[in-house]
Amino acid sequence: MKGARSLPPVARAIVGGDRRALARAITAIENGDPGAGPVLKALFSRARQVPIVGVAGPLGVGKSSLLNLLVGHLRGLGRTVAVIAVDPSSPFSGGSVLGDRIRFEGRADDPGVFFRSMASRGAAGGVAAATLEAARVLAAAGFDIILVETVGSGQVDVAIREIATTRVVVLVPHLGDEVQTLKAGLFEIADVFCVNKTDLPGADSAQRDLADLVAMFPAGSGWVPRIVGTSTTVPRGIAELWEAIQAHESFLDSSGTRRAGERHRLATEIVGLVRDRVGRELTHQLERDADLRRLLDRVVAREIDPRTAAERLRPTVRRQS
Ligand SMILES: Nc1nc2c(ncn2[C@@H]2O[C@H](COP(=O)(O)OP(=O)(O)OP(=O)(O)O)[C@@H](O)[C@H]2O)c(=O)[nH]1
Ligand SMILES: [Mg+2]
Repeated sequence: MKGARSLPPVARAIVGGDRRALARAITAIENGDPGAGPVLKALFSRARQVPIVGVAGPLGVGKSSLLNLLVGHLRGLGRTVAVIAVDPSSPFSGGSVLGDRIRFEGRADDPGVFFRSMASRGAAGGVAAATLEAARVLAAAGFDIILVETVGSGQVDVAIREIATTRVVVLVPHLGDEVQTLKAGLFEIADVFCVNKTDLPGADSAQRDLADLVAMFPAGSGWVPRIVGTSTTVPRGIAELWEAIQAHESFLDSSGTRRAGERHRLATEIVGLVRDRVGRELTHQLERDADLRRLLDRVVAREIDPRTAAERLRPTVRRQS
């Protein structure tokens, strides 16, 4: 591959298809290991802009089952797929991690599929940043499509908004329970609604209710969210789900919004990286730097307030070199 020789060895291994090097790099990203930095820098320009499909939704609606079938569908179309499952840090759902792994391990022999779960223990911004970096490494490793599963809790909604090119929100027929979730923010992020478990009663009315809701919200971007009914037990609707995702990806290109989205994501990423660095440096300095320590002493002594102290701290963003 062109220019591969100039890459650091780990990055070259990843681009060359070394799955163990890939898995190790993602672990380094997840752990905030500084060793990930050079690899990420080297791979940035190698990562093609592939669809990153975020699949969010309440616990147990069938996200993993859907992704599993979607992976099968995409493999049938000759596309390679990487799946990242962002594990909720909530102890209630800890059990599903193993379930996900077992289900996806059925494809362990297929080099065209890569499955990985990542912990979402950090702050929302941290989850988004690590997942985005992992997705980029996966794109550099040559995967055609990246699927990201998250549980629709407030924290990871943010992650999916920040990283995915197409956001799929999965719901189930008895929509009543879901309305709170919709209000909580999942509704606004959906490019595609997937009503799963349509083998259960109430599927038709759930899809109608959803269509009414969608009609009530004007689509600012010009994209009207698609609604797809699926069942993973029958199974049905998987091809339609992929078509809806593709339709949104095509819309991003035809409307010119893909570039704007990418620009926004990169800006968010850069700001996040600077915020992290400045925060770390400042925390460090508050303990080490004599002047800053005195400033902190004065706040502790109630001589000045935290806001005034913060205004006196002007961390400089290092100039571009
Ligand atoms: N009847 C029916 N059950 C389904 C369907 N899809 C998934 N299930 C079941 O729903 C349960 C949860 O499925 P998962 O795929 O693990 O759901 P999930 O959304 O990934 O779950 P979490 O990751 O724990 O939030 C399992 O018992 C599945 O067998 C479906 O289409 N119909
Ligand atoms: Mg799951």
